[in-house]
Amino acid sequence: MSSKAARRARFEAVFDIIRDELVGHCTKEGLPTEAVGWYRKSLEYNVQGGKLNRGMAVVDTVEILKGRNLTEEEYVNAAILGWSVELLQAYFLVADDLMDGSITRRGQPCWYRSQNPTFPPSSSSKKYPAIGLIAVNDAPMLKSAIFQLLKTHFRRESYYMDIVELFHDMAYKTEMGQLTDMVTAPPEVVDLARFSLERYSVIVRFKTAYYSFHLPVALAMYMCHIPETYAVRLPDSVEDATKTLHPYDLTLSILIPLGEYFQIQDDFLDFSAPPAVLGKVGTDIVDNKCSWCINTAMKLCTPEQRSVLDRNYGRKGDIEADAEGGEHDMKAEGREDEAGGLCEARVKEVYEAVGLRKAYAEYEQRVYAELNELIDTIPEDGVIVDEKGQKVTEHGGLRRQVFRSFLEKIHGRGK
Ligand code: DMA
Ligand code: MG
Ligand code: MG
Ligand code: MG
Repeated sequence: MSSKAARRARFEAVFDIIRDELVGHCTKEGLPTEAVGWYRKSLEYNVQGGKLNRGMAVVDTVEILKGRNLTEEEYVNAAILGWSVELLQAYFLVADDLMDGSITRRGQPCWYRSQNPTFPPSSSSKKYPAIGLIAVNDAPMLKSAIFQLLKTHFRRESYYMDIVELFHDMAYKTEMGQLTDMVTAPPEVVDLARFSLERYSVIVRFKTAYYSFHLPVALAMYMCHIPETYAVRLPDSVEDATKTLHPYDLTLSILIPLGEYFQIQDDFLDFSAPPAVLGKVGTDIVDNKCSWCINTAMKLCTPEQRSVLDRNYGRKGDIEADAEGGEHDMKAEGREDEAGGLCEARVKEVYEAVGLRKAYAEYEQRVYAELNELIDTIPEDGVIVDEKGQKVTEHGGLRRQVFRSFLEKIHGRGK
């Protein structure tokens, strides 16, 4: 097994611990077996199967900050925080797929479209009913699981309140982002004039960057006992009277632009990646989303192409899924209107004609260089000092490597 695969397998093994703990808690509360079984299925279906970038980033960052291998206990604690980020992600995805009317996620039907695990099919239909709107309750149960885990494993730690508040704060920010995403793209009211790259930047910072990038690193920092009063010492060569940086501000200043890059990748892949590779069928064009693609195409297009976009963007149509798991009926409800599939195809034609692929390749090259430059402004050793300016020796520092490893993980991704 490669070391990358071994790292993943070790992290995945901790999922079994948290699932059994959460399910066991429901049993102890006296819930009936159907409810316990349902929750177990929801945890397995929604939390597993992702790329695990966010969750494993907690473990990686704790290792870099400590500058050594972790003890078994430290590893499990870091992995529990990592799985808590994955639980938050699962919560957002279940709700996001409902709101976006998506069809597949991680190569399988979205949870709300998947088969209800509990009730057998009636003799006439022979089909299991779908989970449907019960997902509205399943989603927040994935989020509440985080606070149950934190209580069990971290209540006695000095940083307990810091991480509880961090989860609340990051979740709230993401919800603000999802709201802004939805109100910028109301179905039925297609008006491309509402879109702009400025509005786009607000949406992606809130809906993606905070919880996907700042959250895992900040959790690792709290776990390594870096309080907000500490600072990162700048090298003598830097002309700054204070000679220090606030460590949590430093992570935000780099990870928010990194998160923006990640969401631009997500938007570009929504248009360009084969669903079988991506594990989901893109819905941004049909959903009237203020995505990087439409904003960029509007900047590059001729007036004639613009009118094609105005007439065809955000029109509902039929989407046939060709992602994995094709045996399921993946035709989205309410999208049988024949014109719709054509509308989406017209928009994609304009994207190709204006050279969106080339624009993306150029963007990616430029942003990669800019992010590397930004990371280079951090002191190589990232020495952390306390209020008196004394070096704090129990951790290896907030080094460039924390950010570099994140950038390398997402750079050039195809899924
Ligand atoms: C992702 O937005 C944001 C959250 C908080 C899930 P999205 O709708 O672009 O995500 P996806 O492309 O995965 O549906
Ligand atoms: Mg979505
Ligand atoms: Mg969405
Ligand atoms: Mg997307």
